[in-house]
Amino acid sequence: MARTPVTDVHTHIYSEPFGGLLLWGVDELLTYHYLVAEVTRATAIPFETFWAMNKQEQADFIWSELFIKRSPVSEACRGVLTALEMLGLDNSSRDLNAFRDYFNKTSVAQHIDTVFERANVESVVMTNDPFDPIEYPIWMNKFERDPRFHAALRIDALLNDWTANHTKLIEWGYNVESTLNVRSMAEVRRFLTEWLERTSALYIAASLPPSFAFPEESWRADLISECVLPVAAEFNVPFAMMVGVKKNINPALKLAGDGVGLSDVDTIMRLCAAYPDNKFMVTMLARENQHELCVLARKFPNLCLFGCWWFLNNPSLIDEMTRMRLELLGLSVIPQHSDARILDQLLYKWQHSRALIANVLTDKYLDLLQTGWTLTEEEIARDVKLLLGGNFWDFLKR
Ligand code: HDL
Ligand code: ZN
Repeated sequence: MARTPVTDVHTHIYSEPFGGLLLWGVDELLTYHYLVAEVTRATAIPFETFWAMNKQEQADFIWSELFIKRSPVSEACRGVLTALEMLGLDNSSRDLNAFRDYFNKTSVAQHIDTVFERANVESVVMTNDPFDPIEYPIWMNKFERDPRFHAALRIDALLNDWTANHTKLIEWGYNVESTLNVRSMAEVRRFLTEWLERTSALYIAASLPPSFAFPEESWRADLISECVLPVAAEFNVPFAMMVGVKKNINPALKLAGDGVGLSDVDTIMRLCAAYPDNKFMVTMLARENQHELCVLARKFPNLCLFGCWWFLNNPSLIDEMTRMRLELLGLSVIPQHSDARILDQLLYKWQHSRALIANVLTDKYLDLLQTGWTLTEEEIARDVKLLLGGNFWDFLKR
């Protein structure tokens, strides 16, 4: 498991040409939005007081409150320490400034190499949003692609708020109107086509609310049926749906302010059944959706489940979900993605998940050996290769 390189199918990290969009270093690790939520509830610091601090002050505050004054037992806290330890730093020193010195002495290019090598990550898929004002101009100018950073075309802005965001398409030269008439649909298809070509995206992705429904009388449903799915089928790329996020339930927390809700798996069922020539990657945010989703995946080979997303990316739930998936789906699943927002998180998210997946797989192999079945190291390596990337690349080729 440790020796097999990973393809990380969903992250928020970026190659060097994306400049400041690529976050790295101990102050970014400590101010990860998961820890912002944890420190504001542990201390009841007024949100505006926290946001008035600069990055280093926020990191100092989080370090003091969640690591020194309380033991860092949460998965997000533990992850910071795993990452630092994997970089050869001495956590027993608790010397945050010494950790800062390490990062100050390295370059981003060197650090990308170091992290990918130590995390044994072969390549990652970025989250590329044309509607992001920082990212848009980078794609509009040629830049050298780093083969370790694949693209995914993220279209939340298009699907989840067409009325507000269609004006951007007009600005970019697409002849659309707020009412999605036939010409507007053709222009949205042109937008998707041009951006798939520009980014060489491996899939089209969107995060969707618990209320996501299909079919439905909505711009979103029309955009999916008339634009996204026809273009995805033409390019033979999956449509990745990340379902169950309640955006901004506490806006004062900014990125940390999203919640989770129970979603309707029948919506996924109707899409998989109605569009057999489309491929769907799906991850759902609610623990309570996981079993029904696993059973659905048994019925539709064009449905590929991936990852233990966000609030599910914790040891107890990764274990539960991975056992359920292997028991119901065998090895035909993408058990994990990192969702890393900070480069250094590749280190801990994969160290933690590899151990959990190995633990489940070992139990399954032991069950097999009980029957007199035999296993070779090559066969185990073959299985692990499927789980850590092979299934993804096979699904893309289908
Ligand atoms: O929508 C997404 O891709 C989510 O992963 C959000 O980015 C979320 O803020 C996150 O980072 N979860 O881990
Ligand atoms: Zn994400």
